[in-house]
Amino acid sequence: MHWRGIAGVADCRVHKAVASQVDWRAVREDFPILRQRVRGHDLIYFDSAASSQKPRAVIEALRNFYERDNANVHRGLHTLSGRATEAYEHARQRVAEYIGAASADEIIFTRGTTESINLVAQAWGEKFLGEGDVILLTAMEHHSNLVPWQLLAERKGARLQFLPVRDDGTLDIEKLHSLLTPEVKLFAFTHISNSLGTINPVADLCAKARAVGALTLVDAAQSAGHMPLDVQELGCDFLAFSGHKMCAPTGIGVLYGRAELLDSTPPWQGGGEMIVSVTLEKSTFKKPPHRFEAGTPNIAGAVGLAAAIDYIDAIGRPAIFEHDSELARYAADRVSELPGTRVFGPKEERGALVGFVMDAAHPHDLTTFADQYGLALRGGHHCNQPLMRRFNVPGTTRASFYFYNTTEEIDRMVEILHAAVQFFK
Ligand code: C6P
Repeated sequence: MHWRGIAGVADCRVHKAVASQVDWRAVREDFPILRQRVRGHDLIYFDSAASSQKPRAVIEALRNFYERDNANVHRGLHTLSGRATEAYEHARQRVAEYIGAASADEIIFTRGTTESINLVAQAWGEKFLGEGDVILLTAMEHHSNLVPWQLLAERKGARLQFLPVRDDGTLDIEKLHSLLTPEVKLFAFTHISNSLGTINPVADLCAKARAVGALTLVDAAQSAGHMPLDVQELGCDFLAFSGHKMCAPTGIGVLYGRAELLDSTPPWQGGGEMIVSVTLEKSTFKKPPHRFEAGTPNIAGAVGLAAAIDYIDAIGRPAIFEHDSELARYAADRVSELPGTRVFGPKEERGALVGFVMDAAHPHDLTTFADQYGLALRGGHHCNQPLMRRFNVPGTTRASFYFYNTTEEIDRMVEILHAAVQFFK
């Protein structure tokens, strides 16, 4: 079975049989947190786009690490330090395999997507961007893929340009032709919108950028845990994601960078672990990725991320993608039946979430109401203020799914939303 990123989404239909071969009920049992009751009701956790829950395999991997192997990495010559180093570097190798990187040296551990993007903006951007250069973004970016570029543009005298979003929540790709001018040095865009669920055609966007000599950065925060990704097939230059949205602990994330680019990029933070030699006046630095990992890293986080990757791959990403997008489609259909409701994002193909507004109540009131029934939704601007403005709403209510969720839970959500319509009338 071969996957081609989102050019690859169409291929997902070919693998219809895949999700039906997984025992999703048994998979759900791996998540102890889901067994609880909240405010007297069975917990329904529909906030995985904000942070996913963790399977026992990941929790156990963390416990084992701290009970057996814990020590600092790359420093001590003792046994535990050797084991911790091995586990940390094994995690790097595992991430490289997971996203199809050519080498583990192209994988930098960070705190998450936000830090990964800031690293590119501060290290690569500081050296390679100048006055009059353009950073092309889209109008659906999370603040994490907007604010770092605003700060950089201000420092360097560069300009930001934006690919617009159409009413149906897809990118206005026809406009790319006029936006991708020779001044564009970087095109940075999200793979899946965390508010609309739109899945962007990454391979196509990267190819178009490459044709004018622009580099690409893909924000894979909402895709890395949900679908197969292969950075070489996508043809991107940088790719960022967070462990905590894909079954791993908080505080661990990844920046993938093409080797040649990382080699020419200077460090962004200075300190221990990233140097070759230091005098009082001057230092020399290690090669990537260690050049970009100053100080003691999140070793246990990396171990947890490797365990999460093993867990996800044991289920299979084609099956997860099929399952999650089926849930999202079903939810979008069911929610749009509710009176006075507007559902955002594309109708056909969408990532594992549905965002909507209801005439009945403000998203914050709706989310608070849902919580009374043990239903965890998210209400607000989802760190997408410009996108909310584009759609003329103060915020949305969002239900986001992962492979441990069920259609029965969506039916229950719809009942609760019906009750909300009555309550707020
Ligand atoms: N979106 C959501 O509820 P961090 O916080 O660094 O792990 O991820 C930031 C980020 C970047 N890009 C996208 C597309 C995202 O969705 C997120 C995180 C969360 O939608 C918190 S606002």
